[in-house]
Amino acid sequence: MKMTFRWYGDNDPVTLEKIRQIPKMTGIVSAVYDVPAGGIWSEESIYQLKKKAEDNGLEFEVVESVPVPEDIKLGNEKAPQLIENYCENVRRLGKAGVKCICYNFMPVFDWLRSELEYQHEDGSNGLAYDDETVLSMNPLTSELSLPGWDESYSKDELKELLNKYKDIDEEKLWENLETFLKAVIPVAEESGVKMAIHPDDPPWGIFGLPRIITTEKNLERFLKLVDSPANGLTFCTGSLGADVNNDLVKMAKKFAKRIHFAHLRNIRHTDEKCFMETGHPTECGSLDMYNIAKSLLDGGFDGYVRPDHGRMIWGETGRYGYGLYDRALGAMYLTGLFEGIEKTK
Ligand code: DNO
Repeated sequence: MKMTFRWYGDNDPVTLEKIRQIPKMTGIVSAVYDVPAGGIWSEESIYQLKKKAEDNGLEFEVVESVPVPEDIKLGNEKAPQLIENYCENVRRLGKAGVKCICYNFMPVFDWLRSELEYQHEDGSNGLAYDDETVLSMNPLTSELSLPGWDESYSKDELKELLNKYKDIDEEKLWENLETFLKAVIPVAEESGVKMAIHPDDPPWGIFGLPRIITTEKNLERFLKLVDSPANGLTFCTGSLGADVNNDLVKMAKKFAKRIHFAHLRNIRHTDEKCFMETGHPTECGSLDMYNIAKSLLDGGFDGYVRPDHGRMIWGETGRYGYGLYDRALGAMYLTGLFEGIEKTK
């Protein structure tokens, strides 16, 4: 297991100098942020990222994300060229020493929350999700400002985009995902890269858009689309765990060998489709972090781990979910958890 930390580049208030001081931190998880989805990343930008990490004693082996453009998910006439561009990014990243690429296949919206600063009793605040609140929002009219939403869309563009998804149901999305994988996975194999799809967050359809990377059954179907070690998963406990029917301890063990990247964080269910993000330890939320980590190791997991969304504590402000303090605490908790499990095996 290698502990890593997400870094948003030079504009990230959490600097590499700070990240490197977290004990046992091996590397950063980052991306080239100034190329729109579908574009090809310059080798220069990739090597610059690598150099910055290495100058701080950190590796750059994990990319999150190479975003999949909507035209690929829609499977339209632009898709073939964009898939080719995607493959070129995989080749370039592999050449630069990247070993794992995290991406997602969620139409239009990435992760969604209804509240960004939910106040906890201890004075910290964090992200929260309430399905009713989200369902009552109209993305076209309400002033939605949700963390995973590409705010670069104008209202008209968003309307047009949502309209394009009218004919895309779950089965069509599966087909388009399969086309994508059949082209990308062979290139990943050649390039020494493991692809790791991120589950949908939350793992159910929203605003009438299909979401398919959601349950044990669907993860199984996904892995069979291209049965190669290069076609793997990002096991995001906070995302999959939002569905109370997902048995994460079981899934972690079952899929361990195909899990290349684990986002380990805890959430507390407050109702069936409602949850708040909490501190990482088991006791802080509803997920059994100890047994999830144990299942991963028992199943043969040997990938990258990163702490995930942190709360804002000690008065920190910054990028929602991605401050320094609570994520650093999360990293230390997880490092201790893994050490304990490994040593008592
Ligand atoms: C949220 C993240 C996601 C993730 C993408 C992967 O904090 O886990 O935005 O990076 O879904 O493509």
